[in-house]
Amino acid sequence: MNSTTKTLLSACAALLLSQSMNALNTDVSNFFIEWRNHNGLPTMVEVEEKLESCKSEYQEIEMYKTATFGNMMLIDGVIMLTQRENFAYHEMIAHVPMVLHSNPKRVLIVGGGDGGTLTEILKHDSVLEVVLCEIDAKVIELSKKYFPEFSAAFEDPRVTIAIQDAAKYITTKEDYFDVICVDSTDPFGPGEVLFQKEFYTQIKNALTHDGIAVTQSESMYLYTDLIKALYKQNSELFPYASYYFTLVPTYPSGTIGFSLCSKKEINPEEANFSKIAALKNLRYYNQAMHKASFQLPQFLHNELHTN
Ligand code: SPD
Repeated sequence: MNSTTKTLLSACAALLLSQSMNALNTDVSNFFIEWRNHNGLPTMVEVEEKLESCKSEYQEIEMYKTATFGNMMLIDGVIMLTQRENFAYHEMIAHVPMVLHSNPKRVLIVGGGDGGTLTEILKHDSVLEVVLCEIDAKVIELSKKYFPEFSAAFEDPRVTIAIQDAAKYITTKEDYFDVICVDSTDPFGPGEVLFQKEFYTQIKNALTHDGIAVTQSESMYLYTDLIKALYKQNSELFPYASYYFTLVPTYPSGTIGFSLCSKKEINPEEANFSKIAALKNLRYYNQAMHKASFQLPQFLHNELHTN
């Protein structure tokens, strides 16, 4: 099926859903519906107005004002973040590896042009340098405008912004970063390369001897095969690999996880949790959530740990 047929079918499905829901007296015409990433479970968010949209060199970026979740950014029709609940994602992609590492000084963020992950990373006093490698300058520009709560992070003297393809940037660094957070788009389009073995091999080279990397790895319910493949690949490349997850209502199925890999054997139960006390304004992350996030439901445990 080509992409035009898929788009037409999606539009027809949206219309039919809208009509049948109207029959139930539920008007969905003012909802954004994420079809592209649905795997049988579309995500709907009530919107009040479209604030802005643009087609950059790489992707389509749209900004909406939602009814109850504040401003929302879409990239290629997929929800990236909303103001109300992005903390559950950004705190977990940032603080879990930062607390597991004994002394993270240099950090690379791949993607993350909205500034949410950057804001969380900068809460750690051990950090001397953060490189934000974002392929699309437009994401940063629109984020500064519509997510002002993150804009200070871009001005922090410890931060370098590299507008570059991360798959290329990462080949320029060896034994350099203590922590790498891959805050990417979905595993299709410009973000696809960030899920492939070659990129993880480069991540390994760019990490210091005890470095830790995490990559956003989607929902355990909708992307089980992807998570399994990443786990297998990372277990072959790194001494330690695992998956942990968080709860984000506007991501498909309400949950999203992260593939974690470390160049040193680690135990996620054992970290210097006293560091957490110094982190300001946490709303999701704490010691209990850190530990709980690695506890996997039996189906996923079986997928990862049995052949
Ligand atoms: N399926 C949605 C995955 C989005 C992951 N990245 C979000 C960017 C937020 N900084």
